[in-house]
Amino acid sequence: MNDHGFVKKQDPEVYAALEGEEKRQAEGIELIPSENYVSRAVREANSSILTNKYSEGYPGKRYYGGQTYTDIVENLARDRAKQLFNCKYANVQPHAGANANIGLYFALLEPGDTILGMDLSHGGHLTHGHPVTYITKIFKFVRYKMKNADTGEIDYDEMREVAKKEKPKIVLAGYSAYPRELNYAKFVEIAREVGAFAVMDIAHIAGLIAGRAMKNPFDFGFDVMTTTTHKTLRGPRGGMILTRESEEVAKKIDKSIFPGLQGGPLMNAIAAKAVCFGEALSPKFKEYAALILKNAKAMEEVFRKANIRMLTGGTDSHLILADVFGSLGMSGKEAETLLDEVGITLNKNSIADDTRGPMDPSGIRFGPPAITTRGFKEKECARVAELMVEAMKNKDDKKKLSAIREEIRAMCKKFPIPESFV
Ligand code: DSN
Repeated sequence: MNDHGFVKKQDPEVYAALEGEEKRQAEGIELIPSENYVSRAVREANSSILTNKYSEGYPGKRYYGGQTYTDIVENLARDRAKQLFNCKYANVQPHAGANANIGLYFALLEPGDTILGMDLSHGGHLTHGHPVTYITKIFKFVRYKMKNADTGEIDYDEMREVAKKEKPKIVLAGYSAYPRELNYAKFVEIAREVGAFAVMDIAHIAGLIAGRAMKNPFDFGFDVMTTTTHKTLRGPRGGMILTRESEEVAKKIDKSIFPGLQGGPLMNAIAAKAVCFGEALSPKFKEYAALILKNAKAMEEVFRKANIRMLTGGTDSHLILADVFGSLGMSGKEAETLLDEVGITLNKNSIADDTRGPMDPSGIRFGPPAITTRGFKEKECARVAELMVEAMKNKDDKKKLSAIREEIRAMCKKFPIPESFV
C-alpha cells in the first residue's frame, strides 16, 4: 500500500522511483535468498521519529540527554534477541552485517592476528577476508575449503591442519553461498584445540535458526554469532552481534562497536529490529521458517529432475547454487538477465573454483525466503522453478518467454505482498 504521500507532494522525482520499486516488487518473483518483505509494522518503526535522535552509548549510559524512549526500544531489541537466539548478550547497534563482522574482529583481535575462514570462492563473504577489503591490511586471513563441491562436505582435516599451523584467534563459520548445515561440534573442537574463538556469521540463516528450523550454533558451544537482520530474519536492514555467555567478550564488543567503529546508533532501525524480533518470537514465525526449507526442497527437486548441477548436490537451507554454465552453457549473468526479463529476480554467483570471473560467473543463486513470505507453498515454488528451467532452456523463444512472464504476473497477483505476519 502506498504510504509516500508527503514525498509525492514534495519530491516527485524520488516519489516516482519509490512507486516504480513498489510496482517492481509487487509484480515480480523475488528469489534473491538474502532479500525479503518486511511487515508494515517493521517499516513504520524504521521510518519513525526515532531517526531524529542521537543516542551514543548504551541504555542507561548515554552521552546525550532525552533517552527515555531510546533506552526502552534498545532494551526491548536486546532482550528479544537474547531470547530468540538463546544467549546472554546482544549488541543491536551495528548498522550492517559488515560493521558487525569488522567490529567483532577489532573486539577480539590485535592487528596482525589471524582468522581462519572459508575460501571465498567456496561460499565465504567479502568481510571474511576478501583482498579488496581494508580489513585484510590489518588482519591475516587463512583458509579452509569444501572437500568436495558436489557434496558440500567441509574439509575438517585441512581445517585442523591449517589451524595448528597458523594459530588463528578466530575460527569462522557461516557463508553467503553455501547451502548445507554444518558440523558445528567439529568447528568448536578445532577452535578449542588451538585456543581460538568459534565465531559464526549467521546472516543468511538467522531466521531459520530463530525459527528453530536449523540448528543453533550456540547449542554446540560457539562463542559469538554475527548477523544481519534483513534476510531470513525479515527485519530492517542492519546488523547485530550475539555473545553466548562471556561478559568480558560482550563488553569488548560493545566498546568496539561504539566508540570504536560507529558513532550514533540508528535508533529507528533498532526500534524496527525490536519489532522484527517480536514477530520472530511468534509461533507463526516457526511455521514460516519450516516452510522456507520445504519450499527450497521443492525447487531443488525440479532442478535435479532437469539435470542442472547444484553445488553441494542440493540444499539444507533457504538457498540453491546452480551451475548453469556447466549444465546449460549459459553464464550466470546471461541467466540473471533472461530471468529478470520474465519477472524473476535472482543473482549471478561464482561457484567453487569458478573458471569464470565474478561479473560473469558460472552460477546463479536463488531461494524462496521472500516468496514464502508472500504465501507460496511447495506447489507454487516448484512451479516457479519449472518456469526458470523452461525459460533457460528456451531462451530464444520469445513467445514462450512472454507466456512465462504472464504466468509470473498472475502468480504475483494471486499472492500479494502481505502487510502483517502476526
Ligand atoms: N549481499 C549479501 C548476500 O546477498 O548474500 C551478503 O552480504
